[in-house]
Amino acid sequence: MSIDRKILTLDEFTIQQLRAFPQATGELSSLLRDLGLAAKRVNVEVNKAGLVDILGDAGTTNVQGEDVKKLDVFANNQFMKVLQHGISCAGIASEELDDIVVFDDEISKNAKYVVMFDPLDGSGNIDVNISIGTIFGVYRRVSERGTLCSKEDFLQQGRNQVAAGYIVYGSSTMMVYATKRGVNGFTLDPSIGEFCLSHPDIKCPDFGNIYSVNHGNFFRYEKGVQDYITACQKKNKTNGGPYTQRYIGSMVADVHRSLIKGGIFMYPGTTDKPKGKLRLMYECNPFAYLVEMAGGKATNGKIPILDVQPTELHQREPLFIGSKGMMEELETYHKL
Ligand code: AHM
Repeated sequence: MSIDRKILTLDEFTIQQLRAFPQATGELSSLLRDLGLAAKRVNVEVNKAGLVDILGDAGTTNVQGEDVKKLDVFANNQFMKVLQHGISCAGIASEELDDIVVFDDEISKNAKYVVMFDPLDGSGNIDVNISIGTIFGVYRRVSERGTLCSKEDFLQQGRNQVAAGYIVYGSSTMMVYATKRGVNGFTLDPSIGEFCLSHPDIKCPDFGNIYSVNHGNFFRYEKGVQDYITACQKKNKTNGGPYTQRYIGSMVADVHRSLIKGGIFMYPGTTDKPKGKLRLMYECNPFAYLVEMAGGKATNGKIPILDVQPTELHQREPLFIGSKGMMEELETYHKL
């Protein structure tokens, strides 16, 4: 009997996917639902961010006598705790924390996955009501199940991710995630408090009309990058005119736009910071996996992001990511 209802919630969708694979254990589905739950909690607090002046500043006590935590610390705790209480995650690494956190209870020791996340990317934008996001990557652990997870479980190439995604807290809140079966986007319906499938089987258009980069750093970029940016402002190969430039300074929103509409996002190395700003494990790898799964490309200017062998948890990496055709155009200026 088929149920004739158009809208699927995140929970229903993951369970439906599971039904198609009777041999699956359901651990990944459960983990994705846990992340969705943490995202909903963070969303509630992000929506109240403008009230911080009347509720109390971070690090103080608010009018209800509660301790007010910085939103990124709050988000970090939500994602960490939901994964710790779930059945699928053996440990986490977070952009907010210096080292990995190993979950040492019996269920977690037997869990299959580790998760790396940036709990609130672009948090510098909170004060001015600009979209911010959470980014996550899920890896199958390489250490033996039944033991404590270790750093080698985390220092894996991005290509080993089994799922990756992001939540954008914006004009509406969306969760988008990729597995090897494709990329799907869910919009939070506040009336029922559920993420609902709104963007099934997302494909990144081969070309778009927008390039996204911090122009303030122009004179600090390598010549190849400068040449490409200059070409974007002239007669480009795609539409015969200049591309439009858009840069919010909140990666989740900038890459989300490039994924849906087509486009290219760049955070190149600069003369003073040759590795750029973005973190390989928490920002570059999850987006590279997701955008590749959607048909786009992601490189560090030399090799695919997903082939970079990490050596430390918090390492930075230049990032060029987006529509396949635009990435190929970039590569004619900035040789791989
Ligand atoms: P954060 O880790 O302090 O939140 O910074 C990450 C953000 C990205 O979301 C964004 O793409 C980038 O920083 C913007 O940096 P810049 O202001 O140097 O262009």
